[in-house]
Amino acid sequence: MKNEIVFATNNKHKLDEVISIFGDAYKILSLNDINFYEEVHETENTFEGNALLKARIIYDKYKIACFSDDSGLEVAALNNAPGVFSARYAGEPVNHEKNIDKLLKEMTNKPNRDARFRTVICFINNQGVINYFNGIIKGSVTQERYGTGGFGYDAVFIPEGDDRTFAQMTASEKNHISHRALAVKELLNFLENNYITL
Ligand code: ITT
Repeated sequence: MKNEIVFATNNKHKLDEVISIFGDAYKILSLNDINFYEEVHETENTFEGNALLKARIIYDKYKIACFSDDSGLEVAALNNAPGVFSARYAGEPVNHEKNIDKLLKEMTNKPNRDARFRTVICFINNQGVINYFNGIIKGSVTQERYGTGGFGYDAVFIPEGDDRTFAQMTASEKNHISHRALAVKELLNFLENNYITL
């Protein structure tokens, strides 16, 4: 039987991306798969803090191997905002379209469009040992939306070395180079090299 790991997220897009980046090596269980339906409040102000909080709630309840992903967009001209507040940039409930509207408005007349996506993964093994993995992709914020794929800020982010937004790429193209792909690959590498018993 394949080793099973819970991915502690309520974001279906993240879940799909991570399952596809992981490939066949492990079986990823969603929160639905383990019947976890509680709301998790992200009360920390760092990616690491929120990632730990999301993974720990699952580990404490089930004592199984699990990981979380806390991620966001950091924009240089906005002093790295929206950052950890990316999901709730335009307030609650989470609304990705309103978030982009707010971002483009804040970026009006800003010549420096540099930005980066960051992911911090917090992995807790079935002995309670905690490890973090990072992924960063640099790029720039566009003046308007392009493309319909992906989620969140994908329609306004062009990764360095390309001329298309993430939303103009196929899922597999994005999953090849994204911040999430980089962090997940670090996690996979760790799992393979550390003989972790899940
Ligand atoms: P979980 O906490 O349940 O995993 P979430 O969507 O609330 O889901 P975060 O708190 O980590 O996750 O917020 C991440 C936000 O950052 C997300 O809602 C998007 O607005 C943005 N984001 C992260 N990764 C992204 C990506 O690959 N493409 C576009 N936007 C992304």
